[in-house]
Parts: sequence; structure tokens; C-alpha cells
Amino acid sequence: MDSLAAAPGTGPATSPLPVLRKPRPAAKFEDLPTGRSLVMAILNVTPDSFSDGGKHATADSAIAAGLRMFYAGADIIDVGGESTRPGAEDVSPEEEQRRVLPVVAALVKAGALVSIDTTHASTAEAALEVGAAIINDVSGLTLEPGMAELVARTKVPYVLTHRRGDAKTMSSLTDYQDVANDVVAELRGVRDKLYAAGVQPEQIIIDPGIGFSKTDEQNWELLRNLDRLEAMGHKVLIGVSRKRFLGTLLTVAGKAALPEERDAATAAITAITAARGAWAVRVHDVGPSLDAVKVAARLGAPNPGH
Ligand code: PMM
Repeated sequence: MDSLAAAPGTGPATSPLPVLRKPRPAAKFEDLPTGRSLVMAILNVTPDSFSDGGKHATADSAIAAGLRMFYAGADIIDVGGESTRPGAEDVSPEEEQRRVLPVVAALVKAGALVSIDTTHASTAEAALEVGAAIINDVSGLTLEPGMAELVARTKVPYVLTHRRGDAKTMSSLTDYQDVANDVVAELRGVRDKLYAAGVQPEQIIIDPGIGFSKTDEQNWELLRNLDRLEAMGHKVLIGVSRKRFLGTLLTVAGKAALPEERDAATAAITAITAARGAWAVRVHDVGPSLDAVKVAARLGAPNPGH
């Protein structure tokens, strides 16, 4: 049996990750499946993310979890070492890199396509050096100096996510005239900075930043108006997985649903956004969303443009 195909944890006790012995050729962005929306799996290597914080506090446990998602069919594994939970403390780029780089390197070696979820240009650059293929930046309107130049120089795909302020301030920055129009206008402003640095339009993937500086109602309003984001002419990524507004929606007897009780609603949104042409969804629970994007494609979802 190809040792690469062994499920993590099934090897001898002395070798908990036999899958890593035989490196696979690096996965390429251009080789991602076409004809359906993609599933990006969330792998937070943090002590404090809002829904899965602390689960993967060591590199080995994060690598094993990432491999499980890869074998479950995730198209992209999104590795992050900095919590973006509202109110979260800043993490230094050094600490962030200590957390994520071994994980990125191991998953790349196993043949996964990896994106690096970071707001720091130095972490993005270090992750690209060990094989990450996409930069997923949630800094939004507060783009870090050097990030645009890095994206232009390396020519990698870049997720431009809408967010006002940072993790500490974003929850109070929810004044919009018309949330969909304002988000598009503000994304255009950051996009102009990226273009000015030499980033090409086809490198940019747009994300409305569900839950970032938005109220619950504004999140729903954005999801209702995906076509306005798509009209910007880029691929669109949607990240709703286990977010608080789903907990509120699923309240029973005055008690919001817990993060792990929000996966069915997440998969429902995957189906609906895939049917409306989203390029990819960012989720914790890979299987149901992968099924949902296949259903949407079979029912004739618009080609998500990749
Ligand atoms: N949400 C989180 C983190 N990174 N990246 C993108 N592109 N879009 C998102 O919506 C997004 C993100 C916060 O959720 P988590 O704590 O579950 O990772």
C-alpha cells in the first residue's frame, strides 16, 4: 500500500505520520478542479480561535488534522496561526511563524494545496517559501505595508477580505449606508492599492468578510447580494463556517447554537452560495460542503470562473 495513502494515525506507534515519508509533487493552483465551487478547509493552529481554538496546539496534531481534511477531499487547506476572533490579542509574526510553518511545510509535502491565513507580510512570505500557494489576508482596509508588493512580486493568488479595523475594534465599526454597496466600494479602494503595487486582476479573490465588522443582519444582507460582489469581476470566497450569526439563527429556548452545532447551516449556505457562483467556501467540516458544491454543480450552478 502506498504509504502516502495511509490515514493519519494508522501507522506504527513509532511513526505517527507515515504519510510524510514520501513527498508528493507540489499541488498547483492551476490544477484545482473546475466546474464546481471549491472547498477550503480551515486549520487554525491557535490557542484561541472562536470555534476550534486550542484543538491544534501542537504541530503534529495540526498536521494530522490537515491531512484528514486533505483526504476528506478539501481542495485547499487554509492554515492560520493568528486568531481573528473579535477581541483577540495580537500575535507576533515570529510566534505566528513558529506555529504555522512546520504545518504548511508538512501539508505541502503530502501534496495538499495550502493557503496561508495571515495579515503579516513576513509570515506570508515565509509560508510561500515553504510551499504555500495562496495568501489569505483578512486585514481588509488595514493592509500591512509590504503585503501588496509581496503579492505583486510573487504573483500568487491573494484573498482580499473586507474588514474594518482589527480584531479588537472591528465589532464597533458596523455603520453602513447600504452594506453590500459599501463593502464593494471599500474593497475597490484596497484593490486600487494592490493594482498600484503591480498586482494583476486575475490574482485577486474577493471575500466579503462575513462576521468581520458586520452585524448579524449585515451578514445576511451580504449573502443575499452576492451578485454585487461578483460584479467586481473576481473569484468570490465565502467564509461563514460556524460563525456567530448562525448560532443566533439556530437559537433554541433562548440559547444560541454552539459552534459545533452550526455545521448543517454552514453546509446549507455552501449549497446556496455555490448555486450563485461562489468560487470557494471556507469551512471546518469538509464532507458536507464538498457534497453541497457537487449538488450545486449538478443542478447547473454557474461556472465559478476557474
Ligand atoms: N474568517 C476567519 C478567518 N479567516 N479568511 C477569509 N478569507 N474569510 C473569512 O471569513 C475568514 C478568514 C475567522 O473564522 P475562524 O476563526 O473560524 O478561522
